[in-house]
Amino acid sequence: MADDAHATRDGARQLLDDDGQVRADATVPDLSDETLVAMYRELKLARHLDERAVSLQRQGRMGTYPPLAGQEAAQVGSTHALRDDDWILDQYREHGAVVVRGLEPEYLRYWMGHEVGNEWLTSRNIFPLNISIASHLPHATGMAWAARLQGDDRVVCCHFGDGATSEGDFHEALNFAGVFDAPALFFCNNNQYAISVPREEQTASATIAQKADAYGFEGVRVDGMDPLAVYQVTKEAVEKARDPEGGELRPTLVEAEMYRYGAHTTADDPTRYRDDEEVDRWRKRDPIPRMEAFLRDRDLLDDGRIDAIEERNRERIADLIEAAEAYEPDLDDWFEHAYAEETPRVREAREYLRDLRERHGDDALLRDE
Ligand SMILES: Cc1ncc(C[n+]2csc(CCOP(=O)(O)OP(=O)(O)O)c2C)c(N)n1
Ligand SMILES: [Mg+2]
Repeated sequence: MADDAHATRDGARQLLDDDGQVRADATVPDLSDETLVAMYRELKLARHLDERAVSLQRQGRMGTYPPLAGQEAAQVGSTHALRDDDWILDQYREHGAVVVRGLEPEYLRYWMGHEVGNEWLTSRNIFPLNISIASHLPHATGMAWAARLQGDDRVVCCHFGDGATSEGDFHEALNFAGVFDAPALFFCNNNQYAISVPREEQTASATIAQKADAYGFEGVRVDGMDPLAVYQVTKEAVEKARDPEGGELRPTLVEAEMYRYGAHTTADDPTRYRDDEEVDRWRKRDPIPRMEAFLRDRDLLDDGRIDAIEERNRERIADLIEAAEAYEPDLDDWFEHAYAEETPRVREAREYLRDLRERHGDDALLRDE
């Protein structure tokens, strides 16, 4: 363990204490003042995007959406430890990683039901989102292995939840990575629940990180609500996957401990399986005030700068929503993303729809009757 991140009372590495003060003897990672402020702005941008997305869904302007609030630090911290050309494989809740890579209206369009958003993600070196739990982990192992064999030094960072660790795909992906030195970075966003199933009922292991022991590589726990500790831990894992001392590339399992304040998705009611007291306990460790206290202490933030950041973030999200909603999908796009090459059956369906459109017009076809 490096000297510059410390174990918390529950054993996860932490750099900032719950009040945003750097813990005794901890060294702040070597990030410029500009980057530290950018991280704060991104935490706030991800939180604001999230609030707006939940509101849009409630107004019928967005489809089912998985809220992020409480989990921003893990994505912002880990994505800053990657290079822009490193691959990220997301589950579905990792909006903070997308914020760091550069948000565009396409991302909101995805959650509004348009597949173009998923296609756009690849331009940010992020894989299309993966709703089938854990099925992207073997892909991450395969990508990391292929990169190693081809002498490509790009790292593959794969995000997944605590629930995903109960899937067979998790075991297969990590076992293969350990045996074949496939240097993937397995990043578990342990938000304490898989929908309504609490972490204690998910696994009898004391921690998720310790599962890495069984696969023969390092597992590390980190306070996932401390953006700087997450950055530090991810950076060390990236080094092992790209440029390790001694030259042997190895995978790592990171378990980032965090909490989702909101519902699993906008279709869920969390009051059925947890109480407000528990949520309030975790809110005390919220990454935004912690990062804010840290930056104020270093004279990198004051009330004026915070107001300016909030104003800029509000305008940015308002513009993105306006652009996302202006999108007019072509019904022909329905057939675009299922196969790389159109099959005879898909061609037939496309032609059938074209014919209907010509005869009746889109308005009549789309009327909700
Ligand atoms: C293979 C598979 N089984 C079940 C589901 C239904 N499902 C959707 S989300 C979810 C829970 C996932 O929990 P976790 O991995 O902890 O991620 P979180 O939602 O907490 O971010 C489940 C079981 C699914 N999408 N895919
Ligand atoms: Mg979870």
